[in-house]
Amino acid sequence: MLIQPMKSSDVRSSEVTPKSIYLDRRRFLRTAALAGVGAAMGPMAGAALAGAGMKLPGLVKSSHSTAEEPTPYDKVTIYNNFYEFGTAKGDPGKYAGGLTTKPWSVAVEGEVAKPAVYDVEDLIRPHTLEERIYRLRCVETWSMVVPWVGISLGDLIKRLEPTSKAKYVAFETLHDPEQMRGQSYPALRWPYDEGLRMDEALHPLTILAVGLYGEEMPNQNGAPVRLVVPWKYGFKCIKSIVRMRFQETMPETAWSRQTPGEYGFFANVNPGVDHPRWSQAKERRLGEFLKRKTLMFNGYADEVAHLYTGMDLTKYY
Ligand SMILES: Nc1nc2c(c(=O)[nH]1)N[C@H]1C(S)=C(S)[C@@H](COP(=O)(O)O)O[C@H]1N2
Ligand SMILES: [Mo]
Repeated sequence: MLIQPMKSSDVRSSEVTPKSIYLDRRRFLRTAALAGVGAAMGPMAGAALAGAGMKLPGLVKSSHSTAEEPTPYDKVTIYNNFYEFGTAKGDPGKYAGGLTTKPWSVAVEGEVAKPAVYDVEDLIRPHTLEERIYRLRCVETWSMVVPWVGISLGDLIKRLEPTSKAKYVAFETLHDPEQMRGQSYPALRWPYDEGLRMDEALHPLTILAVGLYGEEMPNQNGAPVRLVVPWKYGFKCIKSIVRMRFQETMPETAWSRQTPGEYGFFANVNPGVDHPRWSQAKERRLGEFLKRKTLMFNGYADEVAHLYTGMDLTKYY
């Protein structure tokens, strides 16, 4: 995949394919491949993933969705944090397109009865694809409302049968500097990693997302599979996951390893606990002018506050 900057003289003009045509071709190939799979599997095929930009069929609306107005698709897909493709908000939209997301494997390991390297399709397909309209609040104080498409992470975890020693789940993003140009720079320690306590991972609000706006996940938003934990700051929502490890100890995570005084393991949205360098009391919804008040647990307090009873949230930030 061509992601390194190349001199135009390196490429003969006959080899240059405009991006739109290239994407259409890729879309066609995926559709064709899936048509074959679908025919073989017949109506038993459940939540099979479609092609890039393809509609995901059979979505069920979720009762967990917010009634707020979704942030326009254009904003959700051009203003991103995905440091594997660069640190500017526009970089992922520019450079993630070439990432190969099919086939895609996810290694499941550690304290679990069914460890294996799974094709992502096999992990997702047995589950119902739901549309979950969630707020996402970035620690940098912008926010958006996104109609995610995903499955319950808890349902998947139960199917994988963690052992009684599994107290946490650790996640890792793909590490492939050839495809992820930002990994040539030490912006973070690669691969990006994240983690959840088991009760957080099993919470019904926590999903593995495979799409947004009814379509397969755009690469810049974390294709083919990313975490969405709506009551936590956006950096917990690790993208392009290749590994899930069940373990007894609290995992290290990319941002708290990098700057432990600024980012903690829990990272619950909390307007009362400021970042050392800025206030977390307000946020700007992408596309809006006036700031809004940030809500405790990003507005999901009724559902999740009980997970943290008795914990000092200024200490466990
Ligand atoms: N692998 C990986 N996952 C990541 C990030 C990243 O840099 N790399 N950025 C995080 C941050 S800080 C945010 S706010 C969200 C942004 O998700 P979005 O681009 O879909 O809005 O992704 C999170 N997941
Ligand atoms: Mo973020």
